[in-house]
Amino acid sequence: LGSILTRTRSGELPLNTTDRLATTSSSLRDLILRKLTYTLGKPPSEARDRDWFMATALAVRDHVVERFLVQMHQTRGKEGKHVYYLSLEFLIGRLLRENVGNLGLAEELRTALAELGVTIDQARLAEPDAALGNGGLGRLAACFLESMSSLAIPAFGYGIRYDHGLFRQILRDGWQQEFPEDWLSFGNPWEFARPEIRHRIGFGGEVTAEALPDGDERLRWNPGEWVDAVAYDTPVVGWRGKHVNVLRLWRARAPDPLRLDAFNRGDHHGALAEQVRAESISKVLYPSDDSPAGQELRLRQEYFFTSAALQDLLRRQVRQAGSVNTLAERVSIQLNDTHPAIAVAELMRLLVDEHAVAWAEAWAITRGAVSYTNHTLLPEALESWPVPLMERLLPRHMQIIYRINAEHLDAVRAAHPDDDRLLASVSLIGEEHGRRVRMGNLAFVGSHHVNGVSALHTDLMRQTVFRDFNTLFPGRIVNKTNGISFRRWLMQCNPGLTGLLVEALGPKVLDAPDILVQLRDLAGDAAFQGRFAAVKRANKEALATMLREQAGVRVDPAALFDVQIKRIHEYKRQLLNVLHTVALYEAMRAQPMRDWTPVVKVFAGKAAPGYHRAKLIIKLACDVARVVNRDPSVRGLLKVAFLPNYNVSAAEVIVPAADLSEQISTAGMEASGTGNMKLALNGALTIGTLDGATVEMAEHIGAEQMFLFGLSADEVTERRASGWRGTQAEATSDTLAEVLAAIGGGVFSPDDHGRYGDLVASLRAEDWFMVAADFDAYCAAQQRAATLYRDQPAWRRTAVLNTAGMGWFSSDRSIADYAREIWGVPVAT
Ligand code: B1N
Repeated sequence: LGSILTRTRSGELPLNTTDRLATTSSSLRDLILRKLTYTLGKPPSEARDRDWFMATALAVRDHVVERFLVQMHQTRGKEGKHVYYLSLEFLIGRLLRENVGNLGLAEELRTALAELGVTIDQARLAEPDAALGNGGLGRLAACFLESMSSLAIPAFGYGIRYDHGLFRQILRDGWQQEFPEDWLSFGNPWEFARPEIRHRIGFGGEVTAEALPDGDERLRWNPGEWVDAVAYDTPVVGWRGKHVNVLRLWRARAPDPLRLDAFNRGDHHGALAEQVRAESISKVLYPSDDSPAGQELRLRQEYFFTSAALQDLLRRQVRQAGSVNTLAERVSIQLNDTHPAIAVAELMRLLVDEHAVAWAEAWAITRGAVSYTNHTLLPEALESWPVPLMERLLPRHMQIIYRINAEHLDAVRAAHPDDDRLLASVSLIGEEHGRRVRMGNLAFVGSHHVNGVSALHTDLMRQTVFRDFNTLFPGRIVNKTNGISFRRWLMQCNPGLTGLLVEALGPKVLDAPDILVQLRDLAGDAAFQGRFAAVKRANKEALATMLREQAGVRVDPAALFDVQIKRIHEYKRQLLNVLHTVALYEAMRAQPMRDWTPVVKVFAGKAAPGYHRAKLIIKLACDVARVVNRDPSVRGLLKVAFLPNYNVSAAEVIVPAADLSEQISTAGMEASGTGNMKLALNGALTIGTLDGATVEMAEHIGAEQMFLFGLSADEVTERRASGWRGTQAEATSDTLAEVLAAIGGGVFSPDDHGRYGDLVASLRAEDWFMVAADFDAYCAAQQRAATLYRDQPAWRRTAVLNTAGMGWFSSDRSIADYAREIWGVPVAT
């Protein structure tokens, strides 16, 4: 890099980067040692793994900062449009391996640490897993940030710096228990606290009107309560160190550290009450996935980070462009679901009330800048807030929403006179369960584009939740199929496969994943198959160790590893998988000496703490595991493991080791899925329904290379409308009847025979998730998988073809599509 110039107040100063941070292993070693000694204050003889991690991370962070300085120098004044990705969740997991990999420092670091007597894994595994998200939505935000850096798109991620991320799951006697997670307890070496970057966030109070000389009036919000948002910046470096963006997370602080008057009166609790109330906003992530939390604190979180983000970007806009007028040309604000949808009203408030922009112009700016991603069609997941709560907490925003709604409904009425049904359907205010603000509708009218996350999901959006909006605003709904970061979900988590791909296809595959299709020519090659299988085998041995240590289950790495890893939810149908497990178990007991394909069923995932049915399904999986694993007549040919505390780090071990990927949601209910992509990319075969992005995977991989089964989304709709009952399936399937009788009768719950009575009854009745309806088709697909596994060359060929078909599912492709078709940001290709 040589010497670059750095601007200071007194002129340009040369900054010699080659002298400062040469990337040899010895310079890296010295840097780590300096961090350990002078920043952590520990001699090497006293250092624990955690200290080595901290020292290493700080050294690596210096390299990231160096890249950042070079980039600032090179792009100063020439930066194009900025993207702002607003998300209540960023499920980033561990960062050491990602940053080291993207900087190209892996080999140097290995040598440097070896000279210090430490392995990379010792340091790496000491990093806490940053779980600032629930599942797919939060992980998508993390992959997207990494891709925006890799594509050199100038961007900020904006979210909340939760003190406590997603709860730690412990299984006690098979029941989920939740414990607080504490990722910050030993400090966070990746972040920079920016106490000088602070925005005031108001809540409550009232709105006053002030008459203007021209007869108009100006409305002013006088909040009754203030909270400060303080910035914490985590640099995100892209692939090959090309570009660095910033993830800016906000922490809530009280404007005053304590009430000294109360303290001096002896009221020590009262003196801190306001602080506790203010700081509770960034205390903990809501553990709700696909269901709204509905509490006031959640609305406070949503408004808190949205307002901080908008104030921050407006300040940057004014500093750089001199006014807010050109905002829509200079920024693109992406709303990750409706959680930041209050942005539409807040941006209007900031423009009209604080920057004195006329209403119509402010509306044009807002609609020009904002776009919204929808992630779910589940009716219970569509956010809405009671009008009285909004009026109390955000009175000015409520007025703004009423005015937006009035103008919106006037326009609808003008185009469609006398259509009360249409007006009620597209109104921003719903009347179904008391008067509520519909956040999806607010996001829709305030956005220039609204996108779904898979082709099927986007079609269903147009036909269902946003049907009327789609008629009123044709073309506003677009599709952007999700993707995954190939750096994290292939190169870093599966170095064995990555090495093999580079040997077979050349290093270009690391930068252009579409050339994975060339693997098709090698799929039938016995030598290549053998090497592909050897990589898988080594990964399965690593997973076997984890299952032994963390789930207490011993498994044979030669068995078919059948994995279902995701949040526990009825629509994801872990229950269907458990029913098949029981069917297989009963078949094995009936014919113990048949040559069964050995199978390991791996489950992992968390249930929302208040979701009792989901917790019962975990308990059932554990009950079945206990009975099956210790039954000698099974001869170890079927093992069931529920791995506790699923998180990003666990996924990084499971994904490379899977043979069979369970993507078995009730068709029409999984918006996209991204675990489906991670598993197939790593050579797992998919057993799945035609749902979410699995449909597009079948198009890219070839449906023949997958085990697809079950009702289609349209068929599910028809069944439900026709008054389907699970007993109809039970009447025609002896296997289903036996399985339901065994579970319902207490075979797996001898301590409580009635435990699964209601669960089984719901399958026999409405069977809303079509578990009974799809059971036979699912078992048949499972049988096809078990049969193919016995023909190892055929299985391996199919596994290679799966990896070969997955190049399109890189999050770089998703982000390039957002950039070109939604954000209007150029991308170099
Ligand atoms: O978003 C993922 C998709 O791949 C999944 O199919 C989808 O289920 C997931 C409320 C959600 N949808 N909605 C949520 C998360 C937290 C919350 O509080 C809803 N998560 C999804 C990425 O597109």
